[in-house]
Amino acid sequence: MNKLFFPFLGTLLLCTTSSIAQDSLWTSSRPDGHAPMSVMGDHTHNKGELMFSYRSMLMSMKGTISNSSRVNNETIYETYMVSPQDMQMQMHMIGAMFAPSEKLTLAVMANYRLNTMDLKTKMGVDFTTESGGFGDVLLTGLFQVFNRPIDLGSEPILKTIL
Ligand SMILES: [Cu+2]
Repeated sequence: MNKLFFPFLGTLLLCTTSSIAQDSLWTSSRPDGHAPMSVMGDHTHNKGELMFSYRSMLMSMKGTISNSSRVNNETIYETYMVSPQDMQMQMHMIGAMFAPSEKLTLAVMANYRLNTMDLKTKMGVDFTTESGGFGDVLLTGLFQVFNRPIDLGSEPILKTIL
């Protein structure tokens, strides 16, 4: 059985350096040089740069689907004594990146998760289960193989494409 879900992802980034997209040379340190926040390991840093990040994710699920069809509690009670009603998943993730050299960027990420599920028994009793705790701590390193600024010319890139 699958659940319908509606993810929400909120993010906050703090960097020791920043740049404004004002010249025609594209580099990965420009604001558009980063992938969406949910993509991990999309960039490296220059030597000595330090970056902290905080990500918050909330997922809310309601309803039960079996074989691509929505099923109600009575159908679930034909097989099970308890039927899930809804579920919320929260995740808070903190991260840090540091570049000890021009070629190497180190990153560490840790997260805390909290899951709650409302259920109803075949006898009509409602109850809630909950679990939470710290997830795995992830240590990664990114090694830069190739990095060359791209000259976008004097025309904005969207005009060039269109
Ligand atoms: Cu970074």
